[in-house]
Amino acid sequence: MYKTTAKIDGMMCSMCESHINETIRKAFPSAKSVKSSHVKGETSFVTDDEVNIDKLRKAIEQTGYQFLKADSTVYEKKGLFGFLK
Ligand SMILES: [Cu+2]
Repeated sequence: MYKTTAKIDGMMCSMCESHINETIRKAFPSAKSVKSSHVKGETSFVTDDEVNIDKLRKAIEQTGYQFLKADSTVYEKKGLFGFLK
């Protein structure tokens, strides 16, 4: 599993957060734990496969918000050794 965190500029309220969450779910239908914060200016989600950052950038830019950067790292559930999908 991969955890992706993207920095986004332009979110002002919880409506913006929902808008970004919807955008993520649409672009990456397998995305889980989708969370956005306008305070932190970031969104994060978990996927089974590595995320195409370019696809993520395009999806976010199409909403009118500004994509700043994103990281996708291998995600392991804490405290669960030998976690099976
Ligand atoms: Cu808003």
